[in-house]
Amino acid sequence: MVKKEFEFINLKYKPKEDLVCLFKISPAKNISMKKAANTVALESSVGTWTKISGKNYVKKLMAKVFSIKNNYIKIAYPKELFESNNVPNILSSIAGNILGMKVIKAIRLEDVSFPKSILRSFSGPRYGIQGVRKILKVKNRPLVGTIIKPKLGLNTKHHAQSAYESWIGGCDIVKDDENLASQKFNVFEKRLAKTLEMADKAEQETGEKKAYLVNVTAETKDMLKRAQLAEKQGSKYIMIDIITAGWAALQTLRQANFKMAIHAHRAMHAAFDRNPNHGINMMVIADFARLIGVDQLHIGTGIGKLEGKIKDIEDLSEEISMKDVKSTNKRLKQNWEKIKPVLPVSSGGLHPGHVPFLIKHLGKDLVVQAGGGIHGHPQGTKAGAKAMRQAVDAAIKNISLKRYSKTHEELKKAIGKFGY
Ligand code: RUB
Ligand code: CA
Repeated sequence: MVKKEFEFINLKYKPKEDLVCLFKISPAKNISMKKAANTVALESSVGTWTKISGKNYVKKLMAKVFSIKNNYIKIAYPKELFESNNVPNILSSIAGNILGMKVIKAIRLEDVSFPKSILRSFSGPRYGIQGVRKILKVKNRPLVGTIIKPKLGLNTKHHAQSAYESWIGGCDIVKDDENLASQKFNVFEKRLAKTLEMADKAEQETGEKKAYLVNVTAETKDMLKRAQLAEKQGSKYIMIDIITAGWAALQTLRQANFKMAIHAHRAMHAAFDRNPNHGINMMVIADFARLIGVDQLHIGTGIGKLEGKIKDIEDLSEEISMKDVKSTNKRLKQNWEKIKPVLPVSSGGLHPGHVPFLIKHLGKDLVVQAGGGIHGHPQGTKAGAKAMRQAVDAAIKNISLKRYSKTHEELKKAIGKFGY
């Protein structure tokens, strides 16, 4: 018989239409793993710290710990616990109070797997990898992107000029930085108009498609107004800081059903995912971003200025771009059904010397994005963009950067400054 104190544990249970979570748990001193696991399942479903003389029908909604292996536990949550099409609601249960319980020294939500009914209540990306490739008419290579730098402070004229030089140098996409919104030195409306004007000019001059990813992150009504304006002015994309804006804001933006692709920046994710024992794995953030429907998402680099191991970034790339994700020790399976794949974006301290490494590990369905690594080129932005595009061309042709730089001046200068 199951001991009453562990009534949320059922190791024989096989999940069906449940939402499944994988947690890594370090119990507090003198607390058993079973006790810790049971507490997590009860607090995140129908229980609380003391026994309540409950109604019997509520028992059907109990979460069940169905696997305990070392420090990893899996919990199945009946789908009825959640409102459909409501990400904040789901996260308030599976990543809410349980992160702060005293019986647990540390707990990390490592992965989540959605049942069909929840999956089907979201639309996922409007475009996804293939759709984005169509918009930009780029078939067979990673997209080349840049972030205008300096990230804050540039006036509108210089911002638009820098974007123009990036595009004619060879960038496909130019994005605002995460902390640029509508500050006095570079007001949104003006920046949007001027930068899109430059995108048109660059398209005419190069014969290539050029996209501007304007950051619409703001209070939700302002955010929608800005997105509407971007659509009206013919922008192909908008970008949003998904964590600081929040999940509800992202749902609002996606469900407004704009025709523009959505680029997702993840600033502040490290508050959740940097500690390997506590918080929320980036995998979970990526799952919800895909579910709601961003078209491209930052996943890290494994080599640039920001923390993150390449193995984890490879896993993330698979999680957002595969249809059928297989389970491993540290990952849950997921069939994404009709939810399209998201294009991974590698960004943060990158320069041309990193490109072969990125393509080797993350493949060609990728945005290779550099700010300092382009605008910091010894000959300026246009040459920096050229060098980045040359590095991508070299890697795709399987030619070493060393060899390619012998006949490509801009790449040579970039490598001279930044190295490999
Ligand atoms: C990039 C930068 C961005 C990163 C975020 O600038 O600062 O905010 O893209 O990183 P630079 P991540 O190229 O000059 O480093 O992609 O890891 O979220
Ligand atoms: Ca998952």
